[in-house]
Amino acid sequence: MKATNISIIIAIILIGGAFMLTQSGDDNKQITNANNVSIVDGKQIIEINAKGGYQPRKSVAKAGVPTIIRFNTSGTFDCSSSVRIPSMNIGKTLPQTGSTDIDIGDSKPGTLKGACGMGMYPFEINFEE
Ligand SMILES: [Cu+2]
Repeated sequence: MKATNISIIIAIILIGGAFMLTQSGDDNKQITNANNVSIVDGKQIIEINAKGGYQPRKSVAKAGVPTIIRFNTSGTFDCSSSVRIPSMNIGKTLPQTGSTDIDIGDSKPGTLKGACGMGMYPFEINFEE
């Protein structure tokens, strides 16, 4: 009886450890800033993929430039299709598959934070001068 209990506890610890390792690996991937910022016809375009969260989770862009945040979805059925940027009063429902532009005007220096409708998938954009 006791041996069974101990082996169950060990199994739970091992599974939990493996799960946490996978999680932190994903985090590292998301933090890496891909080349997702471009300037087209004088407009800065920041591309963010929305599916099971937002990628890249952190973007670095220029401040003081007319800016569009472009959310790309591809078979997105989770709540990252409901995107919010509270400080700008922005709330959008993205199509399951497609591309949605949000024009935020001239970007202000600082960090712009957004998240899914429930607030569990965050993302941020650092606008640098
Ligand atoms: Cu959510």
